[in-house]
Amino acid sequence: TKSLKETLQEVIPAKQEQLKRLKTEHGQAVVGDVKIENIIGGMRGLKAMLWDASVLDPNEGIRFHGLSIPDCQKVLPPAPGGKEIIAESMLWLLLTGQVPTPEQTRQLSRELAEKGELPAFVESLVDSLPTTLHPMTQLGIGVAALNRDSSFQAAYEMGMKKSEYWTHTLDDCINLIARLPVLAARIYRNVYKPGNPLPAINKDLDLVGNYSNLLGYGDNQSLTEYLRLYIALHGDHEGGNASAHTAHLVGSTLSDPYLSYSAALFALAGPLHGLANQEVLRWQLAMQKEIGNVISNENIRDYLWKTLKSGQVVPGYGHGVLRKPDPRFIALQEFCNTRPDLKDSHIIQLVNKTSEIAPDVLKEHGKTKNPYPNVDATSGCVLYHYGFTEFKYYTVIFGVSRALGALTQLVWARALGLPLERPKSYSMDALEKLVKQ
Ligand code: NMX
Ligand code: MLT
Repeated sequence: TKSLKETLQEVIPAKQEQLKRLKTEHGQAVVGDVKIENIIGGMRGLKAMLWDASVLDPNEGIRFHGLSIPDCQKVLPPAPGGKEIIAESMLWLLLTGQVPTPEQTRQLSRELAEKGELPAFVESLVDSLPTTLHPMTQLGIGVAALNRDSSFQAAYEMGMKKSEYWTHTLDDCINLIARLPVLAARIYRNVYKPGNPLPAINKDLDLVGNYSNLLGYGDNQSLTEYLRLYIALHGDHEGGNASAHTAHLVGSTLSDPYLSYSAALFALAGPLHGLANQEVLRWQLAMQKEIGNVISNENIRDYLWKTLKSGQVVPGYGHGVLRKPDPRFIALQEFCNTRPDLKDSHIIQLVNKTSEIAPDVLKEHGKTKNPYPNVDATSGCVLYHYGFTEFKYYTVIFGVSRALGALTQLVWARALGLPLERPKSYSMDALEKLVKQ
């Protein structure tokens, strides 16, 4: 059985050749125009990044190396006894473009479990943080501190060759992915269950099986399977989303993967990005409080208008690229539909009904380019149903997941020798001068 590193070693040369060809033969080809609306509009629509692992189609949603979510559900190996995609098989696909065998997936699970321990100083650091500090801030601090053991940084100081960058980056990325659940679970324990002992890592379990155990939910197979699916599906969303883009930008300075991903986590912590899953639950619960137990179209419509008229966004709706319901939202809803306890849950029924009513209200409101639900419209509400109610923690789970895609790209950026990211900026005066010419 070929290991992950051996598989990568085989696929990298062809990609290096492809990049060389694009550069030398097509470097001057025009891909699109840059309009002033792109420059002042958050670069929306600008085709300006290289990212191989996934592509987001506005109508069809995400594909990972060409595979849709239902394709992945068919071909990617699950955990023994489970059905859902697991982090390891998604990571293998993202990194290599290949579907791993069950054996390769198990081998990677074991490697991650063996590398999962946190250095003692990181444990003390995280334990010393005030429990009032947002769990995402704690996660970012912990991840940054892990850079003390960065293989990339140590080798860079010793003068490593450029051709060796990617192997050290891969070592750091695997170590970080292995340690993230342990770090994230420690933060959960410290903030919400102080004094509870943390179980040891089980070397025979997959990454998310261990994460669920460490969080104290290991006995709940249904929730563990939900977490597996959630973490696989949030893994990558092409290159331009704020967290992955941040990791790429910071990584392009040759900051090590720990520092790069720590920065990405602080982008994920914003309410227009990953924090939306926390905000959705808060909003749906406020709706539930106001409308009581009667879930009617009128009640939901009124509440949506109340939110919009008070100048707030409807959390969980809209997207920078998508123009149809997010297939990740659909996959999570389908997970709920196959389980009777989830199907009958009050909060999930409220989410479903809201997703039927909100698009028309948002269309009538007339601002958002995409009136449909994104993944955050349901992801946290399902956790709430399971009794995992600490909603300020929800984005941390997203943070454990996004490492799969963002770190994949760091490995590839080093393997391809991608340069420092440094776009050109303009002042408003300069733009006005430009259009008057
Ligand atoms: N509710 C109300 N107004 C909205 C919404 C919404 N859900 N979505 C967009 N708009 C407004 C937006 O604020 C903007 O208004 P203005 O012209 O006054 O600035 C206008 O519609 C046009 O925005 P768009 O071009 O449609 O959206 P954009 O690409 O700028 O932003 C989001 C995308 C995702 C930031 C935006 O849709 C939003 O704020 N959604 C709610 C928060 C959310 O669910 N974020 C999670 C995204 C997914 N994730 O996991 O990261
Ligand atoms: C994501 O998963 O990163 C979000 O859907 C936001 C995005 O793609 O811009």
